[in-house]
Amino acid sequence: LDLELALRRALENDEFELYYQPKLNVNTGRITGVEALLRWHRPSYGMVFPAEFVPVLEETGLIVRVGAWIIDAACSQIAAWLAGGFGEVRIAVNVSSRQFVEGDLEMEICAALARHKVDASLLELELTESALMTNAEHTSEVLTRLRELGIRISIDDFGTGYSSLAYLKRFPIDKLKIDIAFVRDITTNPDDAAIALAIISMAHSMHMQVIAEGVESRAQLMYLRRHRCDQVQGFHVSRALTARQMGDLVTANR
Ligand code: G
Ligand code: G
Ligand code: MN
Ligand code: NA
Repeated sequence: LDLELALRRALENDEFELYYQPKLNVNTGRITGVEALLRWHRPSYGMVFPAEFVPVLEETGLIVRVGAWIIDAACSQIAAWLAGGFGEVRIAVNVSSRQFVEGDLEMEICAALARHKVDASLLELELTESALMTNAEHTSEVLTRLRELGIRISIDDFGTGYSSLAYLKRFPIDKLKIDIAFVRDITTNPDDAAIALAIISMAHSMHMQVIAEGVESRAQLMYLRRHRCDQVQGFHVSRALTARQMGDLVTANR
């Protein structure tokens, strides 16, 4: 309950910050975009990671307002990087199911893009399978309209949900994100490797891109590149960075 109260104040007191973890194109060696990851600077505690408070945001419904803040902050950052000469950096934001069910996500996204004069193609949404399947009919309609605007759609933690693969036909999906659970032992565990390779193959057959998350070693990166995975994300490339650090990394990477 203390946590809930503190989170209610956090938005008003501007205690949230977006960090950014780069996604690397394994063929070009370039950073193709970043994932925005929420951090909370809780007074007299220090920095708090999402695992400790995002579930509370979701349970209490606060994620609807915080989610709107995240989208606005991401669009603001895209514009700032553009204005600062860092080029076009696509930002992927994580979206919770409650943001689709409650509130008006579509209106908020359009308003944020317009407010910051950002092209829709520079924004990407990451949804889990369970987020897609909650109120699937409505979610599919909203995503279809957002996709028509040029916004990219990714499936996060792919392969760990309980949904059937049938939804891949129903939703406008650009990219599958192989869950860290299959990446961790990809070079040593044949079952994990088989699953990861099946995901890569399926994604490409359906004209989707594929990214592996949680890549921590060069061996994992080389394995994934050899097997035609398009992008990687993880500590081997970089941890999540502040906007300033990320800007420097993008510049150095050019
Ligand atoms: O940065 P960290 O590894 O601690 O993130 C843990 C998880 O928290 C991520 O996998 C992601 O699903 C979730 N998360 C991080 N940032 C956001 C966010 O901005 N919105 C939502 N809904 N979830 C987030
Ligand atoms: O939305 P998602 O759950 O995918 O967010 C990414 C999460 O994965 C964050 O919590 C981030 O801290 C974590 N993460 C990112 N890269 C790595 C990695 O290479 N190894 C591990 N163990 N965790 C990672
Ligand atoms: Mn994610
Ligand atoms: Na994930």
